[in-house]
Amino acid sequence: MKKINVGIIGTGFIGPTHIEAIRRLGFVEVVGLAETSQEQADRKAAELGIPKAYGNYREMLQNPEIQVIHNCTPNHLHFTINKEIILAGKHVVSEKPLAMNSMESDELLALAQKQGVVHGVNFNYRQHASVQNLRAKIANGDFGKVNLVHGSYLQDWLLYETDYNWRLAPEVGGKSRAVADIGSHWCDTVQFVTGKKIVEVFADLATVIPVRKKPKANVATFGAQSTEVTEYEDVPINTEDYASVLVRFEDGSRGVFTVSQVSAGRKNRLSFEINGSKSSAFWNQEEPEKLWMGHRDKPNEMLLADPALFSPEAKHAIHHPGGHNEGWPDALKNMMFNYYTFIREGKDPLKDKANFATFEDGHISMAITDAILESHEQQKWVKVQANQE
Ligand code: SOE
Repeated sequence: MKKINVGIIGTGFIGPTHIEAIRRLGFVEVVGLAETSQEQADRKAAELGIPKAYGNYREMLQNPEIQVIHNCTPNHLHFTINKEIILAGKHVVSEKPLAMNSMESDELLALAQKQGVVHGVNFNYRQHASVQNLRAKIANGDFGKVNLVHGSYLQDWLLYETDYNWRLAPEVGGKSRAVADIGSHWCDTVQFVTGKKIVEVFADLATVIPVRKKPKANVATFGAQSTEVTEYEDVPINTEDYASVLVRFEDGSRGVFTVSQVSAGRKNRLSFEINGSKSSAFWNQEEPEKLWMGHRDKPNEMLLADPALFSPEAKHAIHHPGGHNEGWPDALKNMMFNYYTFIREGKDPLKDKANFATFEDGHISMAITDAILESHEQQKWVKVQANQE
């Protein structure tokens, strides 16, 4: 069978992780990559073993052999490039946030639907095996009615004033930083798990480090600061390091979450607790194999991921016997497997249900981010305007 051919735009932190996940599928081939210059593209293509290198992504969009393009560029390029990918007639996988605001993401969703392309957004945390299992258990009523959802997404890679990355600059990363970058994952994951949409928010945002020392050389996401960096310039920071947000779900149930990129010791800790009318559950991305389940009238339980103990609806997401741990790269691989299987099976994005996050989810996420920013500015509850039915 002929493989599905793919091109990747952008090879910073996330692009190579897409490539690795795709390569594990077997029926998809990464045939090209595009970077900001021919020299950079050649270097990355050699490093990653990819046959075609493009110094201009528009040339790659014209390659008729490529069916799918991944947009792994910095945030400010997502809207324009996603649009061009769709107009070139290619299926698209975009990194989050889908665009810079919900007007743009609305336009992208409409365009993708009009052109009939398969559209995906890399909300990878919903693809963890234990998250899929928890969703199935909640849907089966094991926890009763979900009343409360609370948690946080904490990182420490921007803790010091000398930590710098393109995500801090609003013109590149967007008006919101911590909320759009990691709050978006938290909201997507809990909406997926509970099956309920967030419809209203009340937010408090803060920039803990208002002036940073920007190294004169480029620093990658999660890039440790080289001890050789001696030259810095002072830059004022206008994007949030921290946010706490009260949320209301569509059925009136309540939630709250905190995001921070300045929490020492927390590397990539997306966690949430669900309190239902029968039982509770807690999951933490840094220990993804564990699902805690809390009860009032019997001892609490810790379920270690094991296909033999999973709900039938979630077995597809776990690939090894218990104790053979699966984590972040495996969740990403699940996302890619589901997306490419949809294409391989010739499914229709307008009619068939996708088991991965689509541009619709990306748009909902942008609408939540917009509402959070507005709520913080106006210090009041704001409705999420995603034109949801
Ligand atoms: C940086 O905060 C980042 O790489 C996010 O952009 C990703 O979406 C998240 O998965 C890990 O952290």
